[in-house]
Amino acid sequence: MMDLAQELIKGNHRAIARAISLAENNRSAAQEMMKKIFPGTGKSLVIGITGPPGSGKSTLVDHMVVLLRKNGKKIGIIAVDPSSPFTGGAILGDRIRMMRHSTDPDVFIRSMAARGHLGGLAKATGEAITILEAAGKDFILVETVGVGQDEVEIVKLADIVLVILIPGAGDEIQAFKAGIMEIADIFVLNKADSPDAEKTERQLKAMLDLGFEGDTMPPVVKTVATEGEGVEPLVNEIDKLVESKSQEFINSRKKRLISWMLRDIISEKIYQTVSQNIPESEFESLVERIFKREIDPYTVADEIVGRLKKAKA
Ligand SMILES: Nc1nc2c(ncn2[C@@H]2O[C@H](COP(=O)(O)OP(=O)(O)OP(=O)(O)O)[C@@H](O)[C@H]2O)c(=O)[nH]1
Ligand SMILES: [Mg+2]
Repeated sequence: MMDLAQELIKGNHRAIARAISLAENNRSAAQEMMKKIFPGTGKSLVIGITGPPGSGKSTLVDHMVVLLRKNGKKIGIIAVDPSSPFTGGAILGDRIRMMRHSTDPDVFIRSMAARGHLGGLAKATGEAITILEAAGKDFILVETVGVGQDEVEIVKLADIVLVILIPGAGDEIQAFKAGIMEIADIFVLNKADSPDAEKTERQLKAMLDLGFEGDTMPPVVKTVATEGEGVEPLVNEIDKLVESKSQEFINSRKKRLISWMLRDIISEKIYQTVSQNIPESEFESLVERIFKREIDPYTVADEIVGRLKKAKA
């Protein structure tokens, strides 16, 4: 058997794919590999791209990749798909949109299903980012469909967040105002070929004027992703942002990812330890007692977690 960690560090795409699957299916099984690769990670720029369904995220990513590849950058793409395993629509769309890169040995593309995890982020997205970092990717682009809460979730993972909006989204801008204002480092107004583009741009800028002072205001870049228009200015804005913000800023973003992963790993481990400590039969009889309202689930949970604390003491 090949050494997965060694192979993926060399940038072998098959090894990257296997490593991500391993982390997705069974985090504990991936633990030894993750330990090995971890020291070499933390050096990529992670760009989160979020926005409503069909706003052109994948098309935009496709063109960003063209540009970044011209500069010799190695790219990892993670498309988080919130849809059910039965529709799979977004995954298909993402694949088609980015097809031309599928034979490029320096562009790795992976779709991950988000279903079932808090906030819609795929459970192993943090691991996937870490794996792509270990594999030497310079840029990691994480595409997530933003439907309310998910838009905010991306912030936990990304160094830089792009929020994609489309013309005519004026009401949405109002609705998501608070959440969006806080997370976007750069706004992208895509589908700028639409007649409503100017109006939406004015609405967006008016809204930003209220919330930000002077140069703290995130830039707004207009794009026509299908034509690749505006993509170069967008990449320039990203460069500018990285250069103008101190390393401390990027580091603070990277620490957000670490603290999210750490919390997630801890809670999973605690859950596993606790559930290993209760025999199935006892669990069922507790459910029975809660059902009869002899006791409430909070008291039961406290008691079970309390056992763990006592066992460690
Ligand atoms: N007119 C116009 N159409 C665009 C533009 N950008 C993308 N589209 C089209 O919009 C549709 C959706 O594009 P995608 O790139 O798949 O959008 P997405 O945000 O990745 O979609 P999901 O991943 O399904 O949420 C496609 O038919 C694109 O060709 C644009 O700038 N102008
Ligand atoms: Mg997409």
